[in-house]
Amino acid sequence: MKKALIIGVSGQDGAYLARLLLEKEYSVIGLVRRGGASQAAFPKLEWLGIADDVRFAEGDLTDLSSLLRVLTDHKPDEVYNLAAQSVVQSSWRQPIQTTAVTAAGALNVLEALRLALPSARFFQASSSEMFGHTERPSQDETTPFHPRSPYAVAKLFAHWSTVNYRDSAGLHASSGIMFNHESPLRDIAFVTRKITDGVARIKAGQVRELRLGNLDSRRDWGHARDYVAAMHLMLQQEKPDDYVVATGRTVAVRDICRIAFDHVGLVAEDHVVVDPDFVRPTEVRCVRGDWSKAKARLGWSPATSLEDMIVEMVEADLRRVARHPA
Ligand code: NDP
Ligand code: GDR
Repeated sequence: MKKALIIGVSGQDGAYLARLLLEKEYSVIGLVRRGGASQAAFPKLEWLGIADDVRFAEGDLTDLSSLLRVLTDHKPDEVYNLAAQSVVQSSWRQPIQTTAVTAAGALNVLEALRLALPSARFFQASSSEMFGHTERPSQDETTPFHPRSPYAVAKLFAHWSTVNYRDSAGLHASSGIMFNHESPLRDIAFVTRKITDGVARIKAGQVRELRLGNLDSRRDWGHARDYVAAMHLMLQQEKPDDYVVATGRTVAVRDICRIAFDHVGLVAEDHVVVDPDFVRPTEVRCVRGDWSKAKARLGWSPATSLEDMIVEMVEADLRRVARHPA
């Protein structure tokens, strides 16, 4: 039986990846910051019905000693680093904490692997935000990086560290340069879930308006369930490498609003209010991922349409709001 360590198991991707690996009969260990916490402390795992199937190990990305201990104790075959301070907006308010976790934290995992378990295969969650201010209409593994936020700079450090440990220490280390991916487990801090939660509350009569930032901002949005499958495939390859994971379709925030409001028979323009508080100091340009390498080498492709995903998220939020009426 293969054993996997998921760092960031309590997050959106961690939960979907844990479910996928359990389905593949892996033994799954999740690194969590609060040891001894009850299963209810991991609502995303509970939502997927797998909180009892994951074994938890206490540790923190910023504590190298905890990573060394967990690797030595459990000796996983595969290690997935999905942990980060992942909210771009927060990274301007907490740039140093973001760098400590998202950049130096990833280096800690690589260093712990080099010292304690160099045979393990490693996945790093890199981000399309690393492309940032790009002139190219679509981005692939050869596109130059120009990060535009402390988060993106930190992710780029982690990405190049992964490449360097692959080249210099011989680790089987791969990096998925992932574009935005969402699901009913997406945190409310991100725009898709903020919209679907807002739509559900407006439909239930709890609130009247939804305050958002830049409605013309465009992203390449996929489903987290599909993207964790790409992570797993990368670690099954003989050679480690970097892969863009995306859909190739770019859609504006206002279109996400339209799909979500339409689904419940409401008109977005009647409820959406632009609030300068949610407009960012710098914004990445329109991003569209070219995932042809992942398709050719991994046999991966995105399975869920944007429309189906937004409807799935709205339906999940309608159920949540019905369970917890204000
Ligand atoms: P989430 O924000 O949902 O999850 C982040 C995870 O990191 C949580 O489990 C959190 O644990 C953990 N974490 C944070 N700080 C630490 C720390 N100091 N030590 C240990 N664990 C820590 O992110 P997603 O699941 O959405 O994303 C997964 C990864 O992929 C992230 O690295 C993100 O930056 C990256 N990514 C995500 C994309 C997306 O669209 N979702 C796109 C591209 C990249 P806790 O519950 O304790 O806070
Ligand atoms: P992003 O996701 O920053 O791309 O990072 P987010 O959903 O926060 O923003 C997407 C776009 O929507 C615009 N926007 C708003 N965003 C938020 N959060 N709240 C609003 O009210 C709002 N209104 C408009 C933003 O300006 C932006 O253009 C996500 C994270 O998962 C990162 O960790 C990951 O690396 C990248 O995706 C790829």
